[in-house]
Amino acid sequence: MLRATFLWIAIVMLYTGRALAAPLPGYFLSLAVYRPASNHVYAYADLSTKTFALNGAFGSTGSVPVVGDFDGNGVHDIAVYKAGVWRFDTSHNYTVASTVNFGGAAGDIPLAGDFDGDGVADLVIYRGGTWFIRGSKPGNTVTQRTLGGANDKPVIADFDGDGVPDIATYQAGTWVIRNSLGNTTTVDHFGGLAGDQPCAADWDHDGRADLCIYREGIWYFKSVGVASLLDSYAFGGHGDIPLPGGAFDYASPIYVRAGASGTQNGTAAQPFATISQAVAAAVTGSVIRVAAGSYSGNLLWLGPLHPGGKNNIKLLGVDRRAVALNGGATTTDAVTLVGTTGNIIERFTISAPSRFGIQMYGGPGSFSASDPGTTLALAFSTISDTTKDGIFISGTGSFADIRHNYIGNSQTKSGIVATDLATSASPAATIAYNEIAFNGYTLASGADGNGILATDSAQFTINGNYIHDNNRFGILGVTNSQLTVTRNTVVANQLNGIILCGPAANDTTTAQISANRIADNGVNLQNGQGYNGVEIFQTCIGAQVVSGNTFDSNSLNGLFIGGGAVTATSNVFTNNATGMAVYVDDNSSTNTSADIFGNAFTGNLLDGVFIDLFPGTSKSITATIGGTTAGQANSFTNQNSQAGSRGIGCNTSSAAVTCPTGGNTFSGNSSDIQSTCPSTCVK
Ligand SMILES: [Ca+2]
Ligand SMILES: [Ca+2]
Ligand SMILES: [Ca+2]
Ligand SMILES: [Ca+2]
Repeated sequence: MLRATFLWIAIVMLYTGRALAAPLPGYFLSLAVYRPASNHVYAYADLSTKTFALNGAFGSTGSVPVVGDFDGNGVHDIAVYKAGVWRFDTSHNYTVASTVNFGGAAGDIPLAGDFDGDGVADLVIYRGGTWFIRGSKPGNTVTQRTLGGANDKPVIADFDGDGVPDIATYQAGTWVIRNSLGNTTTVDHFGGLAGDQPCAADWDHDGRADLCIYREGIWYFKSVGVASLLDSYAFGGHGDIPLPGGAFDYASPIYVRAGASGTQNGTAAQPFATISQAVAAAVTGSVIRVAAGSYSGNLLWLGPLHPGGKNNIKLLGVDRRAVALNGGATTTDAVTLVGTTGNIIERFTISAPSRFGIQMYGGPGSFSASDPGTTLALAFSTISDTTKDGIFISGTGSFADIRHNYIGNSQTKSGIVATDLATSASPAATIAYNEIAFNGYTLASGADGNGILATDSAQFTINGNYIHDNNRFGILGVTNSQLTVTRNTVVANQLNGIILCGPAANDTTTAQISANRIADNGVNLQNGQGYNGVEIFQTCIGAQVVSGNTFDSNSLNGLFIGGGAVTATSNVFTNNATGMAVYVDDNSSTNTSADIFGNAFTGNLLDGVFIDLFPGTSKSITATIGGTTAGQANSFTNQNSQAGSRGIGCNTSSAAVTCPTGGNTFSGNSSDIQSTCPSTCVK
């Protein structure tokens, strides 16, 4: 048994944590323990340097510690509860700043969480399965919920990652989580030894709290629904009470609170009233903590080449539900960053009724070529109701890391755009785990408004997003851009789900499109035929890889290939008008070639694969469909929903189509291979 009775021994000798992926920039996750024997609280400010933000005695015999941001300034505080009285140390000086009476029945268990979304922790009493939640908004309305029983231990954390706390119970290794998202219940198993103390924290920084067990000085972590242990970490000792998941800054943040008056110097006691004041006062590396409220945007954030410019600013709101940053009615963005690097924005709701939500530029190809590229990490925020793009990125060296946000409802433009004045520039972004939706919603269907637009050699990695209901395309990559598109859900966009290459000939845009669900795109039927799940437009001359995706119920083709070289492997095509179309005409920049291996075509309304060589064109189609090597065979099943539907169709025998003998499987089709296909395409 690992046991640490002396804190520093525990830290130095028993550290068993393994390296995780780098945390999100600006993600201040910390741990604390409360030692009842001495009423001492130890709270790390920083888990890597192991500096202490809190290290002192607070409370008295019988006190129960609770962590939360009780004054809503963005930094977590400790409270102690005893016999119905809560005592708060919001100044972090181990003295009682205020008290509240709440609870007091024998066996009551105190907790905290911001249920009402005002950026201030609400007080919670768990009493034998009834949760009494005392809201922090004026009036302190108490609401009740039920989950668990007398022998359960209660836990509060945001397990489903929607930004709203969830309640959970633990007993003997069984966890019951009531998710705020859909009010669903999740049961998991972790821990269970006598003396195990349940806790929760987002240890892997994916936006969802992970289960935690504190056992004799070791913290064990496991993600909900994942069998394996995520990590372990040594901190604390026998008899200590774990206090997970706070942000206990030690390095004097600059504080901002809407409505602050009188002397304003950015301290906790005398915060600035505006974010602009804080940005002006910041130096490279500053952390700005923004309390609940509405703030006017028009933030201009300049890099070191400009007087007073700076890098590495962390602008952290207390909660996206509580902090609004509005670009205002003038012709300005909510936030403009120019030639500044290493910046972070988290937990805001950003709107811009006259321009961009966030505009980043700097570097060759941008409006300010003499500046360096601008870099920004944006997380846990909402960008909506902009007139122009939600996020606009421009210039060589500019890079945005965009995770766990909602980016939608641009009135007339797109969610995330990288573009340049010069096509040789290469702004870049990693776009992961966002919802990107309803962009262009005020326009006629198809007029404008993409989820994501990459142009001018932009380099985008697009992973795990939910991209839906955009007014034009879900993802548009043009003008020599490079895209990696994996594990996204791309559904119900008005035109194509994903389209590559633009109107100009010889577009070298390339994409690797893998493991996505691409469904119900082409909502707009006004052209009489619909649109595609993925369209590789005729100007493409690069090599594309489309693998492991599901194409379901797109209104025209699941995959349309209009030019260039495409490898399509291990995809599933169901219920599209046509599974895959391979096309060429004289508007195509190159001949079309396709390697089509290991796909399943089931129940598409017309053909599984349709080879469509435009009559009289000077261009050619070369396609290989299936093969006898393991993994090469495609299956064509139940392509029979209407007359004329086939497994493989061809409009001419002039295309160079090879379907090797025994290289595909066919079942239940109206016709397996159309008679007009060339003699090189056989069963
Ligand atoms: Ca606080
Ligand atoms: Ca609250
Ligand atoms: Ca939640
Ligand atoms: Ca997590």
